[in-house]
Amino acid sequence: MADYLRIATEEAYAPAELLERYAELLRKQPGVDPGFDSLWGFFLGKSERAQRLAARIQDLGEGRIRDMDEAGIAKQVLALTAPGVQVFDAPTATSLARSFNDQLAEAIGRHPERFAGLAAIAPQDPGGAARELERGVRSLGLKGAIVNAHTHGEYLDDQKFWEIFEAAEALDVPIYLHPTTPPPAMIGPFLKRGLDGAIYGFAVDTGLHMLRIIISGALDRFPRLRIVVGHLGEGIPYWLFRVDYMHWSMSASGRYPDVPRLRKKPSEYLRENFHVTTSGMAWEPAIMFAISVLGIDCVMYAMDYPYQYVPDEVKVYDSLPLGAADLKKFYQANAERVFAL
Ligand code: 1DF
Ligand code: MN
Repeated sequence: MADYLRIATEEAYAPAELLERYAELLRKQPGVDPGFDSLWGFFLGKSERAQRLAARIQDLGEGRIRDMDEAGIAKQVLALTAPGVQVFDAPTATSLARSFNDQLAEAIGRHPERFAGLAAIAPQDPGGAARELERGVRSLGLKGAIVNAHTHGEYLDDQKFWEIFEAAEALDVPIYLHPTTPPPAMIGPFLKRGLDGAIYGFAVDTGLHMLRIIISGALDRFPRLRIVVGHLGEGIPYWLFRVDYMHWSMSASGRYPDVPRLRKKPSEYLRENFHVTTSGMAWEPAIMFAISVLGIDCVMYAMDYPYQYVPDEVKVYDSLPLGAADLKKFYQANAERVFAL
């Protein structure tokens, strides 16, 4: 018997009401957000993959637990699926976040050994989002916030969102920065060859988002902020050497008015403020690379259920070339620490 529990840390759910609202958005404003149309036009469609997905993603009970048992997963950290409530207007998004968080807390209350969860927030109203995060953590027992990428094309490095960072830091909880499709201003060249979604566009947009946060100086202002990203860091660990070099070069030259001097190198913020999960990346070379760059304390397991439900994928992780103590950190102890489970 292994002496660890497998905790999966980027696991999606969607209440029926969210899917209905997505269907309504697809009908009422097609073309406004081509990424949303591409993603949810597919997952609310008639294909077999879409139908299976729609059933699984709504289930916060026995069906999900059966799948977890099948795959050897002890606990899921649940989060509202992408793009969450971030595609709606501010009042709608704020009230949906509140109601979904209440429902999520109830589902966790029914299965506290199997589920933990993150609070959905609506960055469209930054003050309201900060307050909802606080309510989610203090009153509902949620473990941090999920932010599903940009909000109407705006990124968290914009100071108008920093109340959210301030709240997360004060509450000592992480923000999970999860991808979605690139915004209208970026997505054009991705669409023709189907590269806008989880295959690549997600990582391009979220990697950009990570770098914007780092380079903005937000982490000098909030040095204890913890940000979790999936997909082994959305490509950024692989780029770090060049990012450090070029950041030094551009910030020393004063070439960009909105690139401040930072206290540290970009790579240091990545190591000190970020944790990465393996969602959808059951691939030993990439996992070992991420561990070698970030350290074993900053890399943890995620499946990306139900989007990438591969029941025997844990075999790949179980046989990573890690000692027993490190494997336990990877599967269990890091998640327990980062999310205070
Ligand atoms: C997909 C993948 C969709 C992920 C997701 O949310 C998602 C997909 C709509 O396969 O299209 O969260 N993912 O995290 O990789
Ligand atoms: Mn995901």
